[in-house]
Amino acid sequence: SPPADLQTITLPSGKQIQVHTHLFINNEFVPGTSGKTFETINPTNGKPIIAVQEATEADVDKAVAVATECFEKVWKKVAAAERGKLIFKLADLIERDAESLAILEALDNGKSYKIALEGDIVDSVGCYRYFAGWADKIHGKTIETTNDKLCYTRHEPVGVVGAIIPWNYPIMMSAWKLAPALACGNCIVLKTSEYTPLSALKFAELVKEAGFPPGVVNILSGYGSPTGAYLASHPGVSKLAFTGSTLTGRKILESSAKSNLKKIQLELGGKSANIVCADADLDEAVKWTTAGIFNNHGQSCNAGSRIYVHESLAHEFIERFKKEALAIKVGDPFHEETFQGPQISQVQFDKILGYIESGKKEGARVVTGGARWGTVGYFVQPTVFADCKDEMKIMQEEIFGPVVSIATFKTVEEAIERANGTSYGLAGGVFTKDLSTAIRVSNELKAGTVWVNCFDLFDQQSGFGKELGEYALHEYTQVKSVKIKIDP
Ligand code: TXE
Repeated sequence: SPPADLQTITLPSGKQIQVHTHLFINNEFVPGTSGKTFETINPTNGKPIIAVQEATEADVDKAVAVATECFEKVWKKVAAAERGKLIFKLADLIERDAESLAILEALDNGKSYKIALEGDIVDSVGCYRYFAGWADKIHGKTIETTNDKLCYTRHEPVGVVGAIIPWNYPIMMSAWKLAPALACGNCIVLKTSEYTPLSALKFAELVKEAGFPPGVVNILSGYGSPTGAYLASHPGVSKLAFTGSTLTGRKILESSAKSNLKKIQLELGGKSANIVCADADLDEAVKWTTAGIFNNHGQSCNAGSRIYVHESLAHEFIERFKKEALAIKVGDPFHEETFQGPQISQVQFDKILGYIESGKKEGARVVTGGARWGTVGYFVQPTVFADCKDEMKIMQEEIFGPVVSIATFKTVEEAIERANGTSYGLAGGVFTKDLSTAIRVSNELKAGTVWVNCFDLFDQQSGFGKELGEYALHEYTQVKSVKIKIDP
């Protein structure tokens, strides 16, 4: 028989906590059908934390079936205001258990416990509350036609939503997808990343406690292939929301085309550029651009990994940037002062070090860093490259680590053109005191989000791209138009 769902693990501090290790289907923790398990690894030391049950195709079928039945028989009939109340309750419970969730994030992902507690979890709570408020404010329109017709639209839930998330912000990425999906009245099958299954299983416990009907939220631990791929091609899933690599995004689009043409939402990679103009406030520019790359160890889709700085300030900017990079506290995620923990995995660690080597080979100047940090775990030194040329790999490809590439420019037009010169278009930033320059650059940058004199700053109201804010509601609803002929 499979090991029990709840297992006790000992933290580096000696403190013990309990973790769920089973799949969450129909509000129950159940073992996987195949009997397979996989180990989740502590990136601080490369050692296994615990084995969790692995979902395979049969479990996806099971989860989609209960979600479908729940949607048709129960969830569809729950009043919108009631849905909102449940989501508010869920937010309260996440807030109550913030410490346990942050511990699991730090353990499984390697991010700083303090940042997880004060950042990831707080923002996730905010996201649930924001969308809880929307639940009973989603409505269609009445459309004027002629006197003998009544025409109106309904914004209906799509049904069963599949969500596939990465490992860089496990709780927050699930919040960004689940909160709007639930507010719009959908049922969900979420597949977490094989690198970070633990916090979502704790979250699952809270879903049940909040009182969601069984089947509304289902959470599966498993690999991209077969589990994620099978979910993406499942005919019972009406929409799939994905965050991850561009390569996987392509596969997901393809499986939609080959299966039921489900609606697909993709948040993929980035190579976001910050443009620091000659008139920028240097203190502010350094503050935001360093945070822009080094937050979350560079593992953010919108990381400001390229910087174009005006040649007149380049020397001073790079000196100050170096000072900031050197001051970053790298180390144990549970240490109060740690800002940067390890990268998520051996694969990512090797990939980042490979990019660092390529930067050196292609002639970029290492200002600071440029190697692994310590001798154990997947730590990388905060690394700053200067004298970068646009064609270098470190200027073109997503590194997804604490590595920034700095280049200089002469005119703002040139900076815009070069900033737009990669295949990515996720985010960007501009630093200037001139309002017209700020607006011009924001308009011209090919990016979903542009920050002016700041970076990576977002709140639930204004949203980030299409994933948050009111725009997200369109992603999780479908518009039905109803036309009624009125008898004279
Ligand atoms: O991503 P994957 P990986 C980028 C970043 C990183 C690179 C690789 O550059 O270095 O991608 O990371 C699931 N069908 N980003 O390998 O594989 C997988 O199980 C369906 C940017 O971790 O795309 C996981 O749940 N699902 C990014 C999720 O996809 C599949 C965040 C992401 O994993 C699948 C992460 C398949 N065929 C990485 N294959 C961001 N935008 O924030 C994998 N998965």
